[in-house]
Amino acid sequence: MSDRTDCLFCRIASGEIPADRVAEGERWLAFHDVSPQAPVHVLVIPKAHIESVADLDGESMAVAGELLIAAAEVARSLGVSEDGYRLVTNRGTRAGQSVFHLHIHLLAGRDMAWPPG
Ligand code: DGP
Repeated sequence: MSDRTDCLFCRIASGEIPADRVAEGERWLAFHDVSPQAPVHVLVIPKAHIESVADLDGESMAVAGELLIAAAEVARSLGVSEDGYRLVTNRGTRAGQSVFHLHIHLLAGRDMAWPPG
């Protein structure tokens, strides 16, 4: 599943590189971001390699839904659901994507500005 030896998040998903794990399912993993931009900053990733949201298709549609549901569950489990949170996924370098394995940022615990920078 997480078979890309050159992909950081595949290596985290396989357990080869440690991460501060929050929760996981058969096809997804949630772990704390190493460089948190909010008091709560969790990344939710598919275990299988998908480069970005632009690479989702009919085959990966189910896991895409699971990522959103997982993010909402993690927010509830961390006690930030009522207060509010933001989900972000960056696609491409111009949008700020630095790790080319699909991930949803779950950000919470502070006021969020709009529009985002
Ligand atoms: P993005 O810029 O949207 O591609 O987000 C990548 C995020 O990944 C960024 O917020 C920092 C985080 N990150 C990078 N390397 C590591 C790592 O080795 N471990 C963890 N837990 N997070 C990482």
